[in-house]
Amino acid sequence: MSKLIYVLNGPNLNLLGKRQPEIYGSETLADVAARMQDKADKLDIELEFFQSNHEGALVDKIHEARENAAGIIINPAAYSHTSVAILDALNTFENPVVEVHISNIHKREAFRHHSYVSTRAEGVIAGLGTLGYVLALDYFAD
Ligand code: CA2
Repeated sequence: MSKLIYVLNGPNLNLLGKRQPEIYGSETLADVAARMQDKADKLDIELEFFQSNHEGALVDKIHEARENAAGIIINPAAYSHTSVAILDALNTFENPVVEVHISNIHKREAFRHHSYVSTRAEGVIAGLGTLGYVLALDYFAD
């Protein structure tokens, strides 16, 4: 049976590829989803994509993942730096979590250097652009 991995994206990532290409690149979130789907098909992994600008909606989706997901790939965006609620939800999830950031948060403003989610994640990929999402799939395939 193939593994189901949830791919969760936080606030403003719906604008990916449409604003600030110098920081986040020119690929849209739909492009990223298509690239991940292509790779997931080769790895016999099923994906569930979800993006929300709302903290509670992300918490609800993590609760749903508890029922059926073998893992979570999450870019919590700005909630990485602020959300104990998302951290608490991820702490109720029993399978591996990989945190992805498109930009290298450690090269940016000091307030981006700390992520609550990193205290829970098995691994963090930051600064490799949207390739980070695809690389996270290799972790789950391994
Ligand atoms: O580098 C990342 O992936 C971030 O998670 C992106 C967040 C930022 O708050 C984190 O510190 C690092 C911001 C997402 C905003 O996405 C946009 C994409 C295109 C245009 C405007 C915003």
